[in-house]
Amino acid sequence: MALESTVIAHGLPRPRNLETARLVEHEVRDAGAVPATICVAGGMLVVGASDALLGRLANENGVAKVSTRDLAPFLARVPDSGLGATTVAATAEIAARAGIEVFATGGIGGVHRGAEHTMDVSADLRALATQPVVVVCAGAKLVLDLAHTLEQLETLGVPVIGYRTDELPAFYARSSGLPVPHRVDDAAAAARIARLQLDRGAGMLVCVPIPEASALPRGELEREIDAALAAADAAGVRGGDVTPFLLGRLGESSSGRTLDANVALLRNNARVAAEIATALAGM
Ligand code: PSU
Ligand code: MN
Repeated sequence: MALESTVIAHGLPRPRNLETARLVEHEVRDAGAVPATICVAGGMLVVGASDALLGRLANENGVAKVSTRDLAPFLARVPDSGLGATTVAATAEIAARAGIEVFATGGIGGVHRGAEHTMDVSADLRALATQPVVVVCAGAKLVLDLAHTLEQLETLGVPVIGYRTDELPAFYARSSGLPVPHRVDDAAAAARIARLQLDRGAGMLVCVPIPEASALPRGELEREIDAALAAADAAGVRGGDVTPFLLGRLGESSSGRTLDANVALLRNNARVAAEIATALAGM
């Protein structure tokens, strides 16, 4: 089962990032699957980072954020292309090439707020449409335009499946008010859809609400998100730097509440994904 590394290098602060990377791998093993954290190191695609490599991803300065557009240029650097953390898009591509069918993350990238002006739409969406991998998430990152993200997923033909929910989860919150087109209530049902969808050569999204005990009230974060977006705009942050900037600001302004929630949903998604992987392996 695949795990991404951008969340370790750029999504969570030290020291929680390394701790969480290990906890997430533990959840996967506990549920009977084998974790493979994916990254790029020394000019090679790495499927199954060692604990030492997890430590470097978490603690080294200057780890690159590698999305699909960056894979070939990054690998071609000589003599040593350094260490790269892969986004959902790049991780899904590498997982598919390695024959891995299930991948867990926190929140996918999607359509940014104001994308009608900036055209900032994550490469994650296209990767979901073109890579035969099940991506398990808690929805899209909250800093995004969730309604437009759903529309884009429809355009791209990506099935969005609610896991024990009829709504798109809103990352830190369990509901967004936006209905999802399909629902499953257990891993076996998700695996049956996955078998058919992956055999079409395309991926799908399974959306799992954050566990009740760790959820934050919807709406409470809106003001903080608006402030983070305004700060990004004022600082002239663009492109791939936008997401890490916003997540960093939100972490500071919510004094750790968002961080605890983020860790809880990552662990929960890893567990559900491991159950789906196990069901798929038994089919
Ligand atoms: N969601 C999070 N934390 C993250 C990311 C998403 O809560 O760190 C990362 C994922 O790796 C995702 C990437 O693929 O951000 C999307 O970046 P962009 O919007 O630049 O495509
Ligand atoms: Mn972007």
